[in-house]
Amino acid sequence: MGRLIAWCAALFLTLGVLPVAAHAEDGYDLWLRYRPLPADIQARDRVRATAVVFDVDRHDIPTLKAVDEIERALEGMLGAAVPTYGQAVQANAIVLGTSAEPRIKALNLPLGQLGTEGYVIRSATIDGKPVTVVAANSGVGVLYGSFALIQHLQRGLGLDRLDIVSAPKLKLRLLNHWDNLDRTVERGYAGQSIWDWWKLPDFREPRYTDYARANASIGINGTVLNNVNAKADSLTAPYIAKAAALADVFRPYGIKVYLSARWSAPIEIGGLRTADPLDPQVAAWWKAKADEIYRAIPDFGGFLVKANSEGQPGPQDYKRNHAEGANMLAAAVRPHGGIIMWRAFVYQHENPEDRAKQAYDDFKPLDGKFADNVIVQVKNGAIDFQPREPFHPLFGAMPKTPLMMEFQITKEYLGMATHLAYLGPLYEEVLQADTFAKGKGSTVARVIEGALDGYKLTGMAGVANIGTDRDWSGSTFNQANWFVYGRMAWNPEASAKQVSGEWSELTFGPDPAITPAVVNIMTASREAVVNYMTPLGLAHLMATSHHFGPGPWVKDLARPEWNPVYYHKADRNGIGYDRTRTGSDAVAQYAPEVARMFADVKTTPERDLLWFHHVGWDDRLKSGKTLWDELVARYTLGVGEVADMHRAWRTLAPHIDRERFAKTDTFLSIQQKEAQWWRDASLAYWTSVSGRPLPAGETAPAKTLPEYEAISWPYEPGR
Ligand code: GCW
Repeated sequence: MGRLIAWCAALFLTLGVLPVAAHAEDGYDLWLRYRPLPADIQARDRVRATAVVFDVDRHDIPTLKAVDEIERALEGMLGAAVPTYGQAVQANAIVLGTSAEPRIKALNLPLGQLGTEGYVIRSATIDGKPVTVVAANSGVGVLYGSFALIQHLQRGLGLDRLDIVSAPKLKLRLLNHWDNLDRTVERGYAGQSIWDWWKLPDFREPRYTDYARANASIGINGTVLNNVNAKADSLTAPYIAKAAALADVFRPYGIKVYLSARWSAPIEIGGLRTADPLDPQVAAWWKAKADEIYRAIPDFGGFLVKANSEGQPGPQDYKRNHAEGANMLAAAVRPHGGIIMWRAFVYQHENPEDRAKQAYDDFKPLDGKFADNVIVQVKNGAIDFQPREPFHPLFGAMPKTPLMMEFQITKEYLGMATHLAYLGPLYEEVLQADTFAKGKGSTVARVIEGALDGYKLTGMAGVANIGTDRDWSGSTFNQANWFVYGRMAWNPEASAKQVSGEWSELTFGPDPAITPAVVNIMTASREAVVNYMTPLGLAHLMATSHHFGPGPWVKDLARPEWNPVYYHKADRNGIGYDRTRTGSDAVAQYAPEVARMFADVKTTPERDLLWFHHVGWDDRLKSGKTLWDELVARYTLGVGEVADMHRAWRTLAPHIDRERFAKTDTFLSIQQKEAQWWRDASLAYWTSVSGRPLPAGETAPAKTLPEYEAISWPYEPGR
């Protein structure tokens, strides 16, 4: 115990002599760029740091990964090769250690409350030498702390008087890959799946390690490898071996592997005649399958299940409910410590009920019926990852069932890869929404943290936006959505704006000429998308299948709830979905305080207006304008906001490396064109329905409605 091993590295920073090289950047390095810090920052800090490890266990691989990362970061940021030292602590050392190390213990750091993943970073004195300590209760905690320290340095913040204490508020912080075995990615806009299933398990792409580093650097601790629209093949021996190879790469970074399970796998690959959860043979099949997986992946996390949703099989096919299904699977993974994440994203075309009500109707009666290693995974809103949705009514409504949040990081409904839409404000808006489940202040964040109902299991899932594109996410700014997702999974109370500033500093350098402008662009971006796509609480107006361009006129698809007209209900008199008592009464699914607010057109926030109310075209809004005039104005505003973002980006030309500057610049031009298309096509349609002329000063759409209706995109990505 407490052996101080010679895993030492030193670094001497010479005063401001290192030039900041103008590197070509293609985005591959994400926020882990480790470029030379600007000379003035280097000079100011006069860092003369030595990295030293107190290693309680030579096999503590995450700690060794932390050392690697610190060496790599310091070398990059300070431009000097890092010499290795002997055992003694050097002055200004960076000391990594767990609480088991006596000299860490002697510092009396507040590690008691931090669990296995939290950390402390503190300026301290060891052996009479001033040092920076990164301490935790486990190697993974040390790794997280090391990344935090590195980010601190990358942002140009010095090593003086550090006292940072952090621990995750959620246990499960997961990515969900909607990746198919043929390497297509459902709703993926950044190239193919990064999992090269064909070459696995033998060939492990270096990219898998960088994926793990990136995730660990933002605290993500699990990944579901395959699409929730799952194939049973993922559960066959060859694919289990492939998943095991990935698990081996991720394990040193504290990341567990999970799989989406296809409900009917016992029939498809098990030769059974049924997948009835109450059939003993079915339960035995899943148990044997779980045992087989755990033999290959001892720390396998568990299964994610999409059942009885959008044509997927599930327990209801056998007249069993979701709890009966989930609990059978839970029993199979329980002996191994595994969990089941059961999705609440369900709606049925046979069900004439408002789609927004169906998940609650199915799940609320099952509160308290789920096994304790089941967590129900609920999308942020009741429909489907729209640019804006009010929070899902299940949050706060299931006190006896742990619920985890499902956000989408990939921008299925927000312009896919090319539109700049920072999702931090969307996540924050939902997390900060008050469910009133236990009185005022019962925010969604507190629900999923378990603070409200004492959930033992807590978590957040983000549908990944990662692919084989060189920049991983299809654009530089899409990387920010991966980043902010990680930050909010760690701390659901995090501020979207603050995170955008940090991300900007890590991504473009801690340059005061850059950060405020980037933060402004990011902060405005999501609202701009809402304005030019679905203002005032409208939703699901995207064209068929690809969910990219406008299609508010679509009305002939097989299932009613696939048609935009189902959602907007526009007619000669007005527009919007009446979800009050005179309509579907979806408002009644919320706690009384919230239900009252949404039930009254006067107290409904305007941003959610048409989600809950059918409003007359001539009714007056807060601005004093009629709904019609305001609606048109919002579309125009959205287009203008994109133009503003573009102008602001252009002012950064002298400060940002050429390749990344140019790509974003081009993408913003695309967005400008497409925002205009959204506005014009939507207004052409709304005009035809409302029979009203555009208000004075508004430009007429460039094309006719039939011309917009004729636009089709047969080969769009992400199908
Ligand atoms: O967002 C919608 C998508 C589907 C997706 C589904 C789901 C994986 O359009 O592509 O399927 O939701 O979340 O299950």
